[in-house]
Amino acid sequence: MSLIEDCPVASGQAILPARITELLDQAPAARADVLRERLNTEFPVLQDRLARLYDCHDNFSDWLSQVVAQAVKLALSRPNDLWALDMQRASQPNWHLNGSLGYCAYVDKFAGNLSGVRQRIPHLQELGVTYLHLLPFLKPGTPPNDGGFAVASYDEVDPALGNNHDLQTLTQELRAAGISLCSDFVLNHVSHEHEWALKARGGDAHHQSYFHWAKTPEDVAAHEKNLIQIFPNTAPGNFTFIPEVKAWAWTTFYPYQWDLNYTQPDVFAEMAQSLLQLANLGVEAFRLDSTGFLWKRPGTNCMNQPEVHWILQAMRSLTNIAAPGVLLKAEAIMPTQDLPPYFGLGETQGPECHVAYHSSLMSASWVALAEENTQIIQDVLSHTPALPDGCAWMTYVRCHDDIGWNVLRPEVDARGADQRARLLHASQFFAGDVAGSYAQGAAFQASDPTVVHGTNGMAAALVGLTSAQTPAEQEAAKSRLVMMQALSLFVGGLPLIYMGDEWGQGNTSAQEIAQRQGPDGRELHRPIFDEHSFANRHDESTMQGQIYAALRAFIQAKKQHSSLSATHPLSVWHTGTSAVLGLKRGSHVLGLFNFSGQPQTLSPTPGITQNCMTHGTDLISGKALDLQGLQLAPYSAIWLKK
Ligand code: OTU
Repeated sequence: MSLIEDCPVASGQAILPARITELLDQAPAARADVLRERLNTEFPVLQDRLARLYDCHDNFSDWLSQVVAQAVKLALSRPNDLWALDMQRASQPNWHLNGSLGYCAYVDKFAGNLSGVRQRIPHLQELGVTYLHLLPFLKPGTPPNDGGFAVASYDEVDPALGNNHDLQTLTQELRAAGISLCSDFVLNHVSHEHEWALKARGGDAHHQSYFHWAKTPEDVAAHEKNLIQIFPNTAPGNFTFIPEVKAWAWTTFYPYQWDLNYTQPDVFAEMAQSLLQLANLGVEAFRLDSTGFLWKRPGTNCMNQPEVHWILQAMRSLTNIAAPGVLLKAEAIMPTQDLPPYFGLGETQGPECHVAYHSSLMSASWVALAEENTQIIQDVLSHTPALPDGCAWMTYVRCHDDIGWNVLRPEVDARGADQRARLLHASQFFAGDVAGSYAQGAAFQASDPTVVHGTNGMAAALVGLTSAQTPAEQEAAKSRLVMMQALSLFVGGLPLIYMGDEWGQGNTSAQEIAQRQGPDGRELHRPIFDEHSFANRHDESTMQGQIYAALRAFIQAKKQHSSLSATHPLSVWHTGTSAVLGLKRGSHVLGLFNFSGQPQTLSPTPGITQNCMTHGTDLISGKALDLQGLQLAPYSAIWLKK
């Protein structure tokens, strides 16, 4: 299926195609000069990566020049304010790391539609948000559509949420408020109602080549042997029979999500164009969904193939030409060891994504909470590399997906053959199936009780806030929630808060779930934003007010103290007790996180003396603290500065 094996890699000096020099000669001089400079750096990269992928196709050079011309034209038509933003950011590669805070929400559940999101801007500013990820808002296929992750048109906003003009207005208002809008960009698959899929069904051979097909049941079986199942319960298998084509379309996710065939150069060119057009509407960041699956190599599990990185590096290069202020975020829910290449640290080095989700840290934090032991977080952090300039981990406690446990397999396997049981325990714990568990989540996609997959539920339900009966239980649950968020804020270059978690919203009600399209357990943590409870956020006599105040204190501290910035290296600081995680940021800041339900006392250990930090000021209370003999309340987080 892959065409690249025999492709020679182009080498030698990259010379700009005549088509491009002509375009630039006719363009206004100021922009043309800047673009010539950008192309000096980017054209050789682009030529190299795209030649690796597509050089064996006829007319590669002509195709390449069209792709570049398309980017240059979009750069020339980029609105002035965005052009200026690009120029400003080019001189500050870490612009997105400065006290940044992400927030993630569904447009309809958070605010009704895109205009409604504009009304929310003051709330986002109050919290300190600088980056807003709105879950898919492009035109989706008819429901069920995986919450919008089955896109029918990348060039149009979902009419139920607004139109392209609304999007542009929203991005402008957000920008004026210091907030960058992030849009999902589903690279791996399109809705079966996308024009390409409709044409393919109609017999158009060119558009059939935009997808992957298996011709016989034997072909399907041969592929399936090596592939994992993402939704084994609700969408078993990776292929869907399409009667009109008399073949099986490759559908890694739901049957209505057809995987794109990136061996077809037009797929790459069209997707790149749509992305850059959205950038010109003011979208400042793209969450590149399911990046790990972009390239299929028969005989492998078809994940994280080298070509994935050539595709992403080529996308980055085009972005650097047409919209260099834009961030690319890899959604690659993979073990930590598989992530460095998404930052361009793999075999083929070079700029790739600016941000990637640290899903292992997220999952490990939940395991640590269930085990009241932070060993697994330390194991994950030991696999977490320092990042190149301009790159950041997106840390988070919850998001719109399940908590996947399998990303932690390398860490648990390294601790012994019997250790996978810990993941099963965590999933049972958060489903509330373990004696003493306070959690009200649910297992995801696991029909077999001995197999772990994921866990659903809002953070408040998982930490026991919604099950708490007594003030002491409420207090413990609140502390768990705040401590988990404080850890994410401490580690992340770009920490992300999921809608409602800033004040402890609980699960979607059963009644509400019953009304939703398509059976998907993840609806449990996709509630409609509860306006009524949110209104309590400034009232500290309420639970919502206490959570909101505690969280904001950490957010503010992160913004005020540049020594907390992720540009300073992170290291594990041995606290002497595995219930308490100690993390140093640079040499002056220490974060302590007590994952146990018992108070913990720090005792003098080699860690304390070795690292020369014996005391500090609590960045939240302002109190001077001595680390020797320091008492940590159950589930508390303390940030100290020397
Ligand atoms: C992503 O998810 C999205 O976040 C999901 O909401 C979509 O359903 C999915 O893509 C398809 O578009 O594996 O790396 O286990 O973590 O599906 C991509 C559930 C993914 C998700 C998983 C994930």
